[in-house]
Amino acid sequence: MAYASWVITLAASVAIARATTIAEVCTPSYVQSSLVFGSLINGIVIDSSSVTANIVTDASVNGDNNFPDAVFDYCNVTFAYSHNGADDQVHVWYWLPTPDTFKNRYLSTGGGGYAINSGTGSLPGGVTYGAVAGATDGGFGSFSTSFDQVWPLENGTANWDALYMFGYEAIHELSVIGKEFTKQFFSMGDTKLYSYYQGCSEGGRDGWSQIQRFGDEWDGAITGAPAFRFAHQQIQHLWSNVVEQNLDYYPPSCELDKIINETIAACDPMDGKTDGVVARTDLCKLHFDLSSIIGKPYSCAAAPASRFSPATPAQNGTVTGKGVAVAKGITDGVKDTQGRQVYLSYQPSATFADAQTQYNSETNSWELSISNFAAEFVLRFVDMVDSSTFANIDGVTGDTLRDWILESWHKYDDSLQTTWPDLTPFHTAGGKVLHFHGESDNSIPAASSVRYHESVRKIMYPDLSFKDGNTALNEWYRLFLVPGAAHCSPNPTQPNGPFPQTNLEVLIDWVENGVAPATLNATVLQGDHIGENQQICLWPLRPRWSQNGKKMECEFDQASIDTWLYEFDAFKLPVY
Ligand SMILES: *[C@@H]1O[C@H](CO)[C@@H](O)[C@H](O)[C@H]1NC(C)=O
Ligand SMILES: *[C@@H]1O[C@H](CO)[C@@H](O)[C@H](O)[C@H]1NC(C)=O
Ligand SMILES: *[C@@H]1O[C@H](CO)[C@@H](O)[C@H](O)[C@H]1NC(C)=O
Ligand SMILES: *[C@@H]1O[C@H](CO)[C@@H](O)[C@H](O)[C@H]1NC(C)=O
Ligand SMILES: *[C@@H]1O[C@H](CO)[C@@H](O)[C@H](O)[C@H]1NC(C)=O
Ligand SMILES: [Ca+2]
Repeated sequence: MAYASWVITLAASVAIARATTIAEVCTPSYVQSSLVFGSLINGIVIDSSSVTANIVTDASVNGDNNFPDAVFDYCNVTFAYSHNGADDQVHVWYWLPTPDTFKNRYLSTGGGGYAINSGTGSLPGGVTYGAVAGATDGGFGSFSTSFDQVWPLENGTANWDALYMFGYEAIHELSVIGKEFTKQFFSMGDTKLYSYYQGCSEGGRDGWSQIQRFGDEWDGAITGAPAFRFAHQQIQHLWSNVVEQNLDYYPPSCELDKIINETIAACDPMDGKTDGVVARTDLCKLHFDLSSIIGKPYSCAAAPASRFSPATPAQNGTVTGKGVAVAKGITDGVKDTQGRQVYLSYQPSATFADAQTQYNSETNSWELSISNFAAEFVLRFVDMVDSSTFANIDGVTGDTLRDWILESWHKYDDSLQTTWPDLTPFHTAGGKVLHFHGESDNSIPAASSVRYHESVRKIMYPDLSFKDGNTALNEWYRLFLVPGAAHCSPNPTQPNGPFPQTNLEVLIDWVENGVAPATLNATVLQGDHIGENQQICLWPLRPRWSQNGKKMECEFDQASIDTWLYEFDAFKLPVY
């Protein structure tokens, strides 16, 4: 009791002494005084002695896909906390804007791959919009330790605490602590603190892990290309290799490139604007027959080994029937040996990243190169061994993938899967979601986002028609497919496509001023049209250009929409 009243007195004295310069507040002792939560945050004990704080001036960010260039000052704060009764330590990192640039905003950020943070990569976006921005290490050891480094603990031994921290708990705590810290640091009293989230890929999944569980955590969230439906998503990475193995054909890299180039060339104009961007992969699915390119010649110069790929020789050849069969098999999505649909796939025009083969200079032939995403998931999370690569995939079929998915879906349904479709608490609290996905994503299929949006629509508005349900859902949850974009980034193979770099500004305008984005603001970030502004249509509307590519309309086209929807008849339970 005595302790509690001391806390209140201290907080009050801080409020009176409201500082006006960053130098007055950006000190370890002031930060410590802004981290007095009492029992407000149940089960969490801040380690006061761990606080670091320093002023950083003239920090700059340039060429980031997710926020415009900026120069800014901030207060750089880190500290650790533990959970009552647990022998653990979680580090959090917050960048705080200067008192004169603070705009009563807080932003949580997430990770990528098996990392739960993006280093300091996502934090500038918050500070430049007057928000305190936070990242967590999930308790895995350090900001650069990823979850797969602590899972499994030993071969055969799960690390459940780490799993649930990665699954959703760490980002939740980051937000709860960050919001309270922000209020105290800036002595906000009863002033409304707007709270936000921004992340892509695993960061997109991190975002959904909160939206699905915690109604009042954020006023608005940006979730890009989310790695949700985790079991399906990780294991589908192996499908391209299974298709190759089934056909016993390992396409040379130049043949795969040629197939992509021809697909882009054929499908680019279908959207009404010949700009090298396939803005309508659905029309491409409906009207482009890959078989038409069999026999076309290709050639590529030799390329030295890079950090990402081994050396390739000079290549000359023609597109083969088997090469096209590989491409078609991949695009059709995962199927079991009875032909039942197990999962969806990448859109035509996405590069065949999972299908990449490797050249064996001793045998002078192209060989299988197994997707590490899938191998790591199966080894660590299904088999529970500390390993990340398969020696081979002998005997692996669509049935194997189906069974692995079923097993890991069940095992991680309440931690990693992240497809809970009932968003009632978030909606009731007035939250807004801006969900985007590169239509030519080669790592997480764009159709995965469409499926989840559909699941939410059907669960939230079961009695409304497709159109009316979408209208109702779009009041607070909007999905935008970004023409030509790759995985959380612009796409080198479609350089004239836009990328939504100003998402946070758009979301803030929606949340704080009620301006819902009718189309999503975006910018061309590379190539001849760099800097050009473009608008992205709101799902389920699709872009259609007229007047030689000068005028864009967002049209409703049921036949196109239908190409995005799959029925997974390989499973008995609904796949949200
Ligand atoms: C921010 O604080 C951390 C922890 O003290 C430190 O490692 C890092 O160098 C600081 N960053 C800057 C730019 O001062
Ligand atoms: C595909 O197109 C790119 C960009 O125009 C070009 O650099 C590359 O050589 C083409 N590849 C093939 C195999 O035609
Ligand atoms: C491929 O064919 C082109 C055109 O015939 C030729 O110029 C080139 O030298 C050939 N390259 C290889 C590696 O055979
Ligand atoms: C764990 O299992 C992997 C895969 O079987 C093996 O390579 C590794 O040596 C094992 N580690 C230990 C510590 O036994
Ligand atoms: C829209 O993007 C353009 C650049 O393409 C930018 O100048 C403008 O500020 C953005 N508008 C909003 C509302 O974010
Ligand atoms: Ca086009």
